[in-house]
Amino acid sequence: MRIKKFCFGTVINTEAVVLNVEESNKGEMPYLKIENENELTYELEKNDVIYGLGENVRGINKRGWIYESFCSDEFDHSEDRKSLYAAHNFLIIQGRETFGVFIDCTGKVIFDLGYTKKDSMSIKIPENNFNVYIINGNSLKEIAKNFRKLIGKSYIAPKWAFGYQQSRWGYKSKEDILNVVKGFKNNDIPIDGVCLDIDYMERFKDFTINKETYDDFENFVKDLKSQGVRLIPIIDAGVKIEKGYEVYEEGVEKGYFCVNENNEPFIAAVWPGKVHFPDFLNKDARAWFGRKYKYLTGKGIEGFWNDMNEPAIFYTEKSLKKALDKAYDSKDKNLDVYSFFDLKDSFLEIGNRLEDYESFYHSIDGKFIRHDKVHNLYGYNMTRSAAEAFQEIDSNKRFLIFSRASTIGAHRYGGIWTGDNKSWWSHLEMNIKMMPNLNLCGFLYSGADTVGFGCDCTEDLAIRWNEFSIFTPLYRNHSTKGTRNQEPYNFSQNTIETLRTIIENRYAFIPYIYSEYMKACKDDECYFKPMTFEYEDENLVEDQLLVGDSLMIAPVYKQNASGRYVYLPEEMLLWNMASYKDRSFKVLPKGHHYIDVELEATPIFIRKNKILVIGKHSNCVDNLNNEELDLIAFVDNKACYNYYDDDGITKKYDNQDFQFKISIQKKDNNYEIGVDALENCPVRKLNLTIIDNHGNEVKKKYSI
Ligand code: MIG
Repeated sequence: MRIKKFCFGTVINTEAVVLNVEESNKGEMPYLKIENENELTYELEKNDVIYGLGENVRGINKRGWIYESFCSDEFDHSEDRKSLYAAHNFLIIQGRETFGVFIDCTGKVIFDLGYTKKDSMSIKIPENNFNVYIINGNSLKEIAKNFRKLIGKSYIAPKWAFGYQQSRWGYKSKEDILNVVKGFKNNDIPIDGVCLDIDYMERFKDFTINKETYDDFENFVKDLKSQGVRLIPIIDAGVKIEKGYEVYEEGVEKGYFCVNENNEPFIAAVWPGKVHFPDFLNKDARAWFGRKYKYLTGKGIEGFWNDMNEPAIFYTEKSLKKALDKAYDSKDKNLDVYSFFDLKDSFLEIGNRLEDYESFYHSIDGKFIRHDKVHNLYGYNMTRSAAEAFQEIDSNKRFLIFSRASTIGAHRYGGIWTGDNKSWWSHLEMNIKMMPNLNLCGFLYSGADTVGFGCDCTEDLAIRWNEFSIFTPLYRNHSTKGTRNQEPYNFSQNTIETLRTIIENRYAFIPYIYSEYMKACKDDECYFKPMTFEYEDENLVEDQLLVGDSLMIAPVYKQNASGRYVYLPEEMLLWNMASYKDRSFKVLPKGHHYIDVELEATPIFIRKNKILVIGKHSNCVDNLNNEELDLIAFVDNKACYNYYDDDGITKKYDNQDFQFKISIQKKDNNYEIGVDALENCPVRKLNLTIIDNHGNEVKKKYSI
């Protein structure tokens, strides 16, 4: 393994790393120059590229901006943001020298990647305590893989979580949820899950259900499940302070909440009003909070999303007082520009203040540690709390869990969604470019709020965004109160039809998506990759992605565009797919092309000597019948595919029954097919469409 470790100060064990790497002498650190004991610098050459940093704004190449790893409740994902909800401290520098860097630490890290000086990179760790890992490999892919070996296997979601999920902050009651499900069923649109946002709870208390709006919750869960729809409730980090509320009472009694400098439970305010924060860094508290999920799993729930775990703070008593004092002071005054902005800012800056993060403490292995120093571990350990509890509840069952805040390490316990984006074309573009960087950091089960969380969407944005989300493992449409309804059935009739077809396409692609996702998890590979990970070519662009081993995609993310430019580093087979049922293919030579892409079409490129496997859609994942699969192969001489499938529910990831290998070899004017499958393979029939580089098509059937 080509990984070197260098230690600075003493680091609280983040458990981000699972391999035991021996410490090397700092004097021997390759590539990076150590300055002032807490800064690493590197001179960039003109063409050096920097990949990584997972969840962040801007492009795949992170060069040319300054990023800060400090998990932030940030609803404004515009170009000038330095930090979103996550702290993903892994980079790959490619160019004169190509290597990976991982900063393993608990607090803030500042990545100045050619911002202050366009040709130099600086990584600063203000806390001084950190471990640096330098990761080598013979290619970008190998560096990425070595890094993943260092941090351990990615979380594996249940197969049903590859179905479409509908969400909206604003569904208030059982009736609202039933109407959503009806909207899908009446319009014949496949769906697997509906997310419950904070309103399902009783006064925003975790692990409670509002009995007035959700009577007989258990049977409700059961009924929906029998229709193939799972409910996915939200859990928030803040525990409401309320006499008699079990989670609150127990937490106080056992000392499981974060405390202030006087050793009293720290008070912040979020949705429920005043709350305490469970001390997820204390392993007893973590186990205690995790066990609370049983309240919901006991009612048949199999999936959750964890929110506000940066942790987000609306206000504290102190910050509110400060703002109010300012307001009282301003009363009857004639405010000039500065005093007016001062007043305004005192309210704008009332939440998520560093000062508040500096005023509470965790108990880690018996030691009190101030929150800001370990800030980035909080969301990670909330996810871990849930995952460890699931393991206890049923060690062989996969639960769905995705979180808002995360740090590398959390990738072993759950997936993430990328938070409060907007219904903007630029945010669709950001979603596309963020996916490969999330994969590099180990977060494979991830996705953005499809169609955008904030702001009103347009019909064409809804269509284009869903076309991209066909490929993201987490495919969830989510939006906030007060915005235009963006459930697929809430548009005009022809848009409903288009969206139905797109979602059907997703379900038909699950055999490929799931196979590629599972192999990526098992083999420490990326599911989404930048083009440069497979091709060396100066013309490669960032807005085309590799999805699994066989496909390249080129999403349209500009309004009113009826096509787009693509660059092909080699000959590929284009399928400008409207419906997965309509097949027409075109061989495109290497080079620049302009392709027409109707609003209803998703361009898909099958790489040379690669095979795409698809099935048929159904109303939900549990009802997919993949006994018969269609294989579309673009064969120059020989194409192979290793198909992975499993039961999707248990953790038996190695049952060979579900898997098969196929090879298609060109021989004179025919093809030789080799299939390697066990007798019990549930796949019985393969319908092959084989296309050569002249566009000649041959169809063959194969029985297993
Ligand atoms: O700041 O639970 O990112 O998905 O709908 C709002 C309400 C709190 C933030 C999440 C969003 C969710 C919302 N939450």
